[in-house]
Amino acid sequence: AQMEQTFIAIKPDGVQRGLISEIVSRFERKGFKLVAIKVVVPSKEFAQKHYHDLKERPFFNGLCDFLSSGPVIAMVWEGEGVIKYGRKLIGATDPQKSEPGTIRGDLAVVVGRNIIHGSDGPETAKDEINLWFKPEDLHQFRYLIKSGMS
Ligand code: YYY
Ligand code: MG
Repeated sequence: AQMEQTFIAIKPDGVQRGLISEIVSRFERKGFKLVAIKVVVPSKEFAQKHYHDLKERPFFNGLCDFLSSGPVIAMVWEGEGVIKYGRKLIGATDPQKSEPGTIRGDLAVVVGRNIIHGSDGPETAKDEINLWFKPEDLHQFRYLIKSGMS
């Protein structure tokens, strides 16, 4: 069976603030494996597809404008439990409620600029990976040095 994968994106505010390496580092040090990564400026239409579940919410338009406002780092991370634990590393949606030690808790202040996206379950992970990446973009490899990472 395919090892569990999740879609993680550093939003334009995280990129602008120079937080790419900080965020990648937290997933990498935990022991998850980066199997795809690219820099992309999503169109507004693409952002609307990505956030389609939220289209009835009052913040939908501003959210899609924001996601399409500049470069995003789109990634696929792999590992046992990565979907749920990735959300744990990210912290609560509202940075005011995210625990210290989480990405949003440590690095963000307001919900409209919460710097990172992570899939919220197995179905959305699959849909979001398919939306952002082609199957051949996902690389299969093993770490050659023993470190507990597979
Ligand atoms: O998955 P997550 O990003 O933690 O939250 P969602 O409920 O899926 O909302 C997506 C995105 O929308 C959130 O990261 C910020 C924005 N948003 C907002 O601007 N205002 C809200 N009250 C709720 C969410
Ligand atoms: Mg969400």
